[in-house]
Amino acid sequence: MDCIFCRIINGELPSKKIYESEHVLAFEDIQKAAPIHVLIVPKLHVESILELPEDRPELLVELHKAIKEVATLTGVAQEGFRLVSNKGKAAGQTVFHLHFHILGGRDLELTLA
Ligand code: IU
Repeated sequence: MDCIFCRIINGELPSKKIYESEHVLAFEDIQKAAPIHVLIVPKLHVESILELPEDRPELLVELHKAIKEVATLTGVAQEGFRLVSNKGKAAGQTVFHLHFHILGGRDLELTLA
């Protein structure tokens, strides 16, 4: 499997792990765009949110739990954070394994694009 996030999940490549559950891993982004920049990924390889199987609702539940855990563990739950998932090249997706960015730790620009 030639997917960089699958290799991180498998432990073939190192990462700074923030949180892990049965189906989800959260690790620090290698090129932080904010003081807190964590990626939350399902261990199942799917390209984007559109490919997340509808018959696996536990994956969405675990992703939601991971978002809450990471926000709390990193201290941005109170002050606020941005949650982003890019789908497709036009949106800026560069790694084609579903991931959610959690960004915080500073005031973020009031922009969506
Ligand atoms: P994007 O939404 O697909 O553009 O986000 C991909 C992110 O993955 C981006 O912020 C990279 O810095 C990050 N990343 C990483 O953390 N480790 C890696 O080995 C690679 C990319 I390649």
